[in-house]
Amino acid sequence: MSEPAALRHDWTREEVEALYARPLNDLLFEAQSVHRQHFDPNRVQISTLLSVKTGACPEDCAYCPQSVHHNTGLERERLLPVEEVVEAARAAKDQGATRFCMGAAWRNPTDRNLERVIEMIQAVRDLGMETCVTLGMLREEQAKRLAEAGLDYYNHNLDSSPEYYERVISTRSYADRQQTLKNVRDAGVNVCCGGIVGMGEDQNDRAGLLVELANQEVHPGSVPINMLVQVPGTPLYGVERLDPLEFVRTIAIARIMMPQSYVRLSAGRNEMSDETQAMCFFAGANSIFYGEQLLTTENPETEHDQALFARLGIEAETVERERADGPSCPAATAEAEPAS
Ligand code: SAM
Ligand code: DTB
Ligand code: SF4
Repeated sequence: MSEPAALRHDWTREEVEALYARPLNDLLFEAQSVHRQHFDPNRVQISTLLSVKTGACPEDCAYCPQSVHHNTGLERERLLPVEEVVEAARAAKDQGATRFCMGAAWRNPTDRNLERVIEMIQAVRDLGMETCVTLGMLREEQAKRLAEAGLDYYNHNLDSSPEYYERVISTRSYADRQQTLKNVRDAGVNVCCGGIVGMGEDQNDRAGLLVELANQEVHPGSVPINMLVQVPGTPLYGVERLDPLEFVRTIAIARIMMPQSYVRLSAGRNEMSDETQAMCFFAGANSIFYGEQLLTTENPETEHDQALFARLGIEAETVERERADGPSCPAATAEAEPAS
């Protein structure tokens, strides 16, 4: 695939550490300048999440309240009926969300469960919303099946640097994750791939995560940057909290490294001040999860987010603009083919 010279896939950790070391004003100025070359700086894409299958996950991700290995008191729920999912998607659309993301606490979907999720995808598409699912590891033919069904995005995160990842998850390897991402990409579904910070990793790990994200064959269409939501009962509960300005730096560097991707200010907004979020938007974040719940934890109230957008003069991206132009600026071309 030919691509503009500005898109790089050969970042080194040293270069990224040098970005982290820059004075904050210089870093933010560069990130905002890059952002303006590719996007309308006052538009943010909004996605709403729904957990369609909750809890009792066999994986041991140390951050996750849904793992069967941790005692978080979460009540498990079976796969939701399609009607319930459509109702939630319609409500999200009425609130202004353009993308509906469905998450399942699985290591991987069975073929039977995949067909049930496909019914959900088709019903949500019929509402005129973009669809995203996150179901764990996918085989090649499962990714193709999702592509045929018209899925827009598949979310699968790398979570951290390869070394720190080993300390956080033992039941699934980094290579497994890269393989799922390849299967999704090869099937022609847009990739949504990011990670979590604030898990006790150091700056070199954050740089390592960003290098792995940007050096993929194609930059992910969406890059969710999550701040760890600390849930009692998970092994990472009580870990030292990350300086919010370090979070802002991470967003700015993601923007510089992946100039045409939607960088999503993801989990952790409920514990963030409005001012920190405003700095994240200035640093180049142009997508959020919107709606009062993430998967199992809280997100800010919709009224609060609406008021914040109004205070900042930010408008929500519409699905028509996204589909027509890729990134908000018509001059820009998305690296990943926008899904039809
Ligand atoms: N089970 C599937 C998987 O892991 O691929 C999909 C759902 S899983 C909950 C999706 C992502 O949510 C994880 O990869 C992780 O990045 C993020 N996540 C989970 N728990 C989190 C937490 N406590 N704080 C921040 N992000 C979290
Ligand atoms: C992503 O990167 N963050 C979202 C979404 N992809 C699926 C999930 C955040 C989950 C936060 C913890 C919870 O609510 O269970
Ligand atoms: Fe399971 Fe996903 Fe949670 Fe890991 S992050 S325990 S795979 S639901």
